[in-house]
Amino acid sequence: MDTIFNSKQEFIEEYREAVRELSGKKFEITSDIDRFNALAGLIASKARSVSARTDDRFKKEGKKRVYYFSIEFLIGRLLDNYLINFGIRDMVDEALREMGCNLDDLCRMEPDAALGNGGLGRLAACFLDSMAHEDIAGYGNGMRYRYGLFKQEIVDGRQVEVADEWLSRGYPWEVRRPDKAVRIGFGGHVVGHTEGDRIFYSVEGTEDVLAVPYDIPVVGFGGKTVNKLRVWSAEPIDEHFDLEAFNRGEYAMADASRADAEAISAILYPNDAGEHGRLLRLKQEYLFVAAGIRTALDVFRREHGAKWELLPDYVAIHTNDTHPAMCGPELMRILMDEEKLTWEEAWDIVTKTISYTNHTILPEALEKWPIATFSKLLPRIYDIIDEINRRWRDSFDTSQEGWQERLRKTSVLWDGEVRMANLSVICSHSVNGVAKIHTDILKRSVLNDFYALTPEKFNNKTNGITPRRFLAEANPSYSKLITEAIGPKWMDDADELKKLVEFEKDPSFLVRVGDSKRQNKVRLARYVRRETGLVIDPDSIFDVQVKRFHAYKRQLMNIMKVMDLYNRLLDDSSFSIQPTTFIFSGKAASSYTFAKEVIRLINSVADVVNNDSRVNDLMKVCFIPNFRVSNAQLIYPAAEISEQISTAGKEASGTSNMKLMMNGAITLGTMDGANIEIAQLAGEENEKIFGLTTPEVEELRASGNYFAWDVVNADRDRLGRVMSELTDNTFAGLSGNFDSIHNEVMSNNDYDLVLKDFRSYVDAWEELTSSYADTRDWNRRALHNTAMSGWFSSDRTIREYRDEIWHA
Ligand code: 26V
Repeated sequence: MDTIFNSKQEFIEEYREAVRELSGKKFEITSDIDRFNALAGLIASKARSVSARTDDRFKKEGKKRVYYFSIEFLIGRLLDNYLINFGIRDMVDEALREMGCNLDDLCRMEPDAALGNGGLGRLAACFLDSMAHEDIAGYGNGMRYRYGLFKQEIVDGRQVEVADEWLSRGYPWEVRRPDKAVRIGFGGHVVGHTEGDRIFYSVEGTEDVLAVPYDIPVVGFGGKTVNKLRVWSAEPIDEHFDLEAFNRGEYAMADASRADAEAISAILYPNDAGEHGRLLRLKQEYLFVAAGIRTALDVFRREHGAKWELLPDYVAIHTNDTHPAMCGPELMRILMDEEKLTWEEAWDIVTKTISYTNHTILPEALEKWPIATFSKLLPRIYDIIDEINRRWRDSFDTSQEGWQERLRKTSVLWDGEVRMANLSVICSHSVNGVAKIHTDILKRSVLNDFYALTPEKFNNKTNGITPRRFLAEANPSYSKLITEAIGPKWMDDADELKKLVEFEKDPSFLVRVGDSKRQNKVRLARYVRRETGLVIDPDSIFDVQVKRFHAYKRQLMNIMKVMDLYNRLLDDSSFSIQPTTFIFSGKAASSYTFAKEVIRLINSVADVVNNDSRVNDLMKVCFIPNFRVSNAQLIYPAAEISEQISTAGKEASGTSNMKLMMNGAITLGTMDGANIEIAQLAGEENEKIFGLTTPEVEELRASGNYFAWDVVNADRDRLGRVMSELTDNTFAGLSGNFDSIHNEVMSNNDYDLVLKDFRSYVDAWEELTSSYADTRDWNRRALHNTAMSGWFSSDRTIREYRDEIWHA
């Protein structure tokens, strides 16, 4: 382990100096925010010098560089994580104590960088951590949004969105690099220039903005490798400050051009809000693609000269979902229009350099742009796409039966739209899904026609999570226990966790596993009380569903289970349950009415249940507001049941399932996404699986024989009653009834099969929780889940990307 301070004394001296420099005050009278900013600033400057050394080393080694293009990086807080990765957390903790302050308090001063929506963005952040750990020359390329994902407040049970002003107190990790800014052109018209027997194209009359990069260091565990995340901010090219307008008192007008440019990087779009077709979003996509490609090519040219045919040997460009799909056309544009390569030469390079990950099969989530909008904003990129599409069409063997249908499905331009997934596939040498079942579905249905043409392109890379953040950092008590048992190597190599299997036979160790879980539950209960005022019992089961709100994730089915248990407790004196706290957390996209109503329902049920003394010894419902990376790190370690209950075939992978498994929660889930691999690894006897499988769902739909009303009528006493309670004032006290939920479910014939899976879900929950009384066996199963979770380390995932896709 390389170290950035030679001794505690050296750290203390440098830190005192850093605080004085930044605040101008003596350490003793500074505030926590001053102290945090100085500490993070000091660690950032150390990280930057290791980063420079890393870069020199990579240059010397002639390493292939991997650029991970993602419109989201949900990195959360960095301080604690970087202290762990540099191997100095305990030393700094001790030093700060000697200086009369507390590291945890300082860590809490850091804003959560919420530059992502959920799973996709957090995956990109875990991948950065793992690339640095695996000593890959891997660079994140993304957007620096002025406002991250909205903050969620709960008012009368309803979600209210508040702007996330995460930069308001400065951000010590970033360095602005105006010297690396890139000019980005929008609009204009394409002009051809004849040179000899070729025509070259340029775009004239564009409206330009400046993409300005900010670099954030990415510290790999062990402290040897520090990579970079580069995020782009949009600014005006020149000031154009209208002094006359200002003097007339028209202040906004005076600075209008600045506002127009800055709007491009102002906000992160919610990925599931139906925000499709928004011009600003398309500008974001092109801006970070064009600027990032420029960076990659500049570095390549500096190291290898303009030998573009070598680009695929030294550069990999990975596109995280379709938001960076313009990487292909943009690289074509530069290689042809600026570097004068022929189409064929450029295309060969492009398709050997670019790879693509698909993250969803939901048809409504596939990105499409109206051709009219697209071609006006990006005329040259559009022309190139048109030519890609023309050549694609020409490549079809029209003597083959069914070629028309295949062309219809694989075409990039169709029905007046640009289809970004098809563009991504055609420009890439590799296409992967994010869990085994997801990749199988891509091959079988969504991308089946591409698969038939080029099966060798397709491969699976099951997602992973970083054990440094989600076990070592989030769960110190459990980590300490694990390290005592098997040594500290698991942080480097999560496969080591398997050694915990030995301890499943050790009753005193299992007691300590339980003790650690209880500590984490107490910690979460304190947080909940502070944030919401609700008192929850750390001796009850913590049953946890935390993730974005979406119909297919079926938080509705979970709260209907709670309603059913409540009804039965009130009705039937012989019925009882294990005392349970039902914990929910997550955001709904601001325009997603159904998901927001489910949040209101959960809070309304909580309002009734939590104030009913007849059941309060047995149940509480807890909605934790404003789910984000930092409070997720308190929630996962406290969980005992991991609710992973999506309709089979809908959740591409899921990653909270892995985080919860690693922290010793038992999965209650459907055979969907990575749940399947979790159940295989941990053994079905250590999980609780229920519900229809993907083929059963497909069959049911295909049969045309499913009628939601029949299911309700066949179970009037329980399911029927729960459905009635959505509209009969039982839970209307806080802010009214839930007719829209009732209507949505019934009028779409139970599209997400909430009613169909309801009984098998509640039964599975009862079976699982009835085994809680056997504390020792529960703790054994919990430990077994942790022991088998090492395969879900993102280090494993990244090594697969490196060996099978990037060849880096
Ligand atoms: C987007 C949209 C847009 C339109 C409305 C419906 C909708 C629903 C979902 C999405 C999200 C698409 C991309 C995404 O975030 N996928 C998630 O990626 C995670 C990392 O691979 C994976 O674990 C999740 O299962 C997957 O949903």
